[in-house]
Amino acid sequence: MTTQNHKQIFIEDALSSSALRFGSFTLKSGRISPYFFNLGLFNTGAHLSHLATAYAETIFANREKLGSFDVLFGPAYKGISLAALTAAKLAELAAARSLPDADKWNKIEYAYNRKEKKDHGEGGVIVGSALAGKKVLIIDDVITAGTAIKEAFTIIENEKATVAGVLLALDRQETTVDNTKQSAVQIISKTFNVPVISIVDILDIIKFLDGKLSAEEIEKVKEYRQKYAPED
Ligand code: OMP
Repeated sequence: MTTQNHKQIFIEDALSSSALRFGSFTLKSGRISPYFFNLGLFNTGAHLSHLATAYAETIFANREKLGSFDVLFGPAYKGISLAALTAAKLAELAAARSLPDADKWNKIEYAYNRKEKKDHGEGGVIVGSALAGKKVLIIDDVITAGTAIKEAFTIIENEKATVAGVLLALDRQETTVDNTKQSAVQIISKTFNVPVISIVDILDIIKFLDGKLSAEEIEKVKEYRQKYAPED
């Protein structure tokens, strides 16, 4: 699967599962958006396997930008399965392609946080790999205002680990409500000085869906983008 190919498969799956829908949707921010993305609807084995491939390919394609990392961390709840699926897929693809650094990809660890702290058994907030002293890649679905991601940064810092970057499925590339010039992705990347990468962004969606959506749907997405596109 090439880079372009995994983006295309991701968008096709998003449409066929209705994870990506066009219409009129009220966002968490209160904005009315002509499209909405709900990753929870990637809920079949085939869609999840493709999704994990798309996340893994995005990591491979951005390996220089990301630098090395030790752990994939999925913030509860949605991030938990994303981190598990993607860690497994990195090992699987690296072996299938006999990558010279397959061993490194085999050893990428997996962790997530508990929403409620547990004081018996193994205790603590983190399940899976211990984070202390490690470089952590956060995996999530969409960032809008960045609230959920900022919480993940705090959890990781509390564990005395470093955030290596953030991996998303979709970058909506829109300004936040309190910042009319920058998107949440740009703000997070600048504030924490880490790369924030995504399988696709809204421009990829517009490009791949040209001719597949009605002219009116495409026009509405373009209009929305004109209104809320961030500065570079
Ligand atoms: P932040 O935590 O503010 O970054 O918002 C992330 C949330 O935005 C997600 O958990 C969803 O509730 C929501 N969302 C989507 O999942 N998909 C979209 O296309 C748009 C939103 C949204 O409400 O902006």
